[in-house]
Amino acid sequence: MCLLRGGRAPPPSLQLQLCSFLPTPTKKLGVSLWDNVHARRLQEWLLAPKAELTLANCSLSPGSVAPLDMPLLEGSVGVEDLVLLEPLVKESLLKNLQLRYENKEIYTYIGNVVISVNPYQQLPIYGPEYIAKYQDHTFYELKPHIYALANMAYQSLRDRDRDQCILITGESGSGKTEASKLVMSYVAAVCGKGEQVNSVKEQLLQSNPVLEAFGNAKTIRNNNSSRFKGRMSDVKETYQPRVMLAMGTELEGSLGISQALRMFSNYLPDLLEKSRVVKQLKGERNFHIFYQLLAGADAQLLKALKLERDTTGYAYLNQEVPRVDGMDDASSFSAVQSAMAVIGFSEEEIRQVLEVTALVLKLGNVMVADEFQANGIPASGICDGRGVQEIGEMVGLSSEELERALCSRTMETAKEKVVTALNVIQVGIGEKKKVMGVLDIYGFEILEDNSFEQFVINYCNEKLQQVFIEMTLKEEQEEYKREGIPWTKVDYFDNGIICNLIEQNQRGILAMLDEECLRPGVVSDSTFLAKLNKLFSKHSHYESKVTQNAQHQYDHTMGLSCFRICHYAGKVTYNVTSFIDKNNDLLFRDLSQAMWKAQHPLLRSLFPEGNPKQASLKRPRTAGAQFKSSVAILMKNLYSKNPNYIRCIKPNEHQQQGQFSSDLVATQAQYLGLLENVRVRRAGYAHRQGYGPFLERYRLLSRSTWPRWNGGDREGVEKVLGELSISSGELAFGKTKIFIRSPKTLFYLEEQRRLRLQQLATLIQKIYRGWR
Ligand code: AD9
Ligand code: MG
Repeated sequence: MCLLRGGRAPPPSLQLQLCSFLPTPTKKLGVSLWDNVHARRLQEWLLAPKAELTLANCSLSPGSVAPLDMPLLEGSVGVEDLVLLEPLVKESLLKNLQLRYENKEIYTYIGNVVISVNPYQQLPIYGPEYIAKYQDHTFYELKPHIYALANMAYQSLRDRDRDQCILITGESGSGKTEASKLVMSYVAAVCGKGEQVNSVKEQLLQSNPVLEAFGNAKTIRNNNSSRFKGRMSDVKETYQPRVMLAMGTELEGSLGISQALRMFSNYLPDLLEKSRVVKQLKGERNFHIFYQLLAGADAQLLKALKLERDTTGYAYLNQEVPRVDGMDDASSFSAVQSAMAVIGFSEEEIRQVLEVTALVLKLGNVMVADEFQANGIPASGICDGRGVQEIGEMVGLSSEELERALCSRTMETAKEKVVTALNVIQVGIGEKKKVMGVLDIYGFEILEDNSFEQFVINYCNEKLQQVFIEMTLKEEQEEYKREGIPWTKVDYFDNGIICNLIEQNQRGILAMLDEECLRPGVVSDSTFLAKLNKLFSKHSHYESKVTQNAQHQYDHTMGLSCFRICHYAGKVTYNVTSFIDKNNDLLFRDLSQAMWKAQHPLLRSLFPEGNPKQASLKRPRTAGAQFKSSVAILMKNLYSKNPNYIRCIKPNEHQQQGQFSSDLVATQAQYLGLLENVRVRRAGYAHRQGYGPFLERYRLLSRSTWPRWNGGDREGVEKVLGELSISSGELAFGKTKIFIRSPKTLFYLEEQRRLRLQQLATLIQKIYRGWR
């Protein structure tokens, strides 16, 4: 090379390139420099056509340059893809995640699944610059990132014309909602342009503050916890901006209030903690909106809503924690108001929403709250007649009507805890309706005391696991077929048997529960349990105190009122107490009828079942039955799309950055089925990649393909792999992709590439020194 030989300055292109991968041109190229970022820059540079030409002049013989004493280029922060993990055991998986987390590498792949460990700090890896970078690269080319997954999903939506869904699971505080926001902002940044499209995008993004104000609250586990446990947002590609209504009706233009409300309530019933409105645990708060309203409304608005600013005046607001660290309720309030306007709520509509919010607070004060909450027995009446009159005036109902309705509501509240609706925002940008759904859903849950809520959540996760296995295997099978490669059978645990145990018509646990709820005569949680014990005594995934026999270890910790299910993710003991009540979830008809009579248009629209013309004598469906059919709708929706997965992990219980609790992560890794996931992924061909990107990555391993290669991609790959003498059983050449059977082979390739990069690095170092 010129400067080595003649001592002249390197050509400008090389100077530029050298400078770009050194932190400063004057800094010595020492060991400290060889962190991942610089290694990566070097690697990018080496692959750039200009650099190749310059390097082509160098004499480069493998082995002639002593390797630098520097950390592994990629190995230093653990493997980026767990498919490469050796040995594949729980401990190495955890160690790998920890190593990466400590290096602020929060994302790791399992094939095309993204694992995300909550950093609890703002990392400089987001925003337009990163979006642009990931937009220009295929999935494995850059570091693991949610943007890479969003990009992959978006590309297949656009190019392969397949509807996509992105499933985001994990426990409370693991980062699901943040991940879903990253996906949405990515898609918003890269999809179509134009005024109308922009306004729809804006609506999509602005729906977040509104959803969070009304659906999120501070809990012990997360200061901004989504208290609806599943949320599906669909982004649609069309030319004309359209808003897709929940039940499939399409609307041009923006969301009006009635549509928005429907979108909040009609799509998929999920578990919203209605009970939080009336009571919060120690250290927790009610939904954000109540505090935001009191802190942020100006004096005039407060007066109009007949509210006082001080939170202590309201029985429904937990008095211990009026504020949350790092959260500004007052400024959030104005953000929510403007977001509502962007989504398309009129001024009048916004006012109505705030009125209903204020009504809830005022209602809390007129109920005999203490008595009711202390013993759970319905209050017989109203303690504050004047308050009732005031509320009556606000909603346009007589005091008598209201009082009657409130009393029945009190009775009902005692029974009703959960279950309302899942929120869906469906925004259309494009004529051909290609859909990308983003599902932020609660992960597998094992608490100390598991009840009906955990039972249905875990049932849903069991179904999601089924989708995951079936879709992954199906996708594998289809890909092999497409690529003309023979299919090899994969062994895996089929959890269909557990799904059946829970959901089977007439025979599953949910059916048994409904049967008990509907049966005349004395029914109780214990008659329900007795029934289960009798029916499932021989079932391999069901255990109880009564059914425990020789095949199960006798467990003293399980109470008489419990049954246990061996889920795919582990055993969970459920306490049947209040299963019947929670499943009944009745809303008394006189309440909805009274509300339907109210003059307040919004309030009225919230209780359509109160319309006497619509009133049916049929008993409303049970919570379990509703949940089961929503899960079925969700499954149908998912099966019709190409799934992409983000698995979120919470690294510690304290919402603190930099802390990694191995025990906590181990439990989550188990519930998320990560090891199983890697196994399924490895079962056939562990790795596959298009010939083009594969050649780009590994062509520096062969003298025939480096620094220049003029042949086709596939031939290039054959040359590289041929020279490395990899056994033919390890490889399959598909139509467009190369398949590699075992992770070891891929590992070997990566190691060879690393060594080669080291050699090249040493060479650059020499060039650099000579140049100086
Ligand atoms: V819950 O089930 O709704 O209670 P999520 O949704 O799983 O929960 P969330 O996304 O709300 O968790 O994340 C919790 C907090 O972690 C956020 O408020 C952020 O402060 C923090 N977080 C999560 N992901 C990131 C991230 N990628 N970067 C920085 C993050 N902070
Ligand atoms: Mg959330």
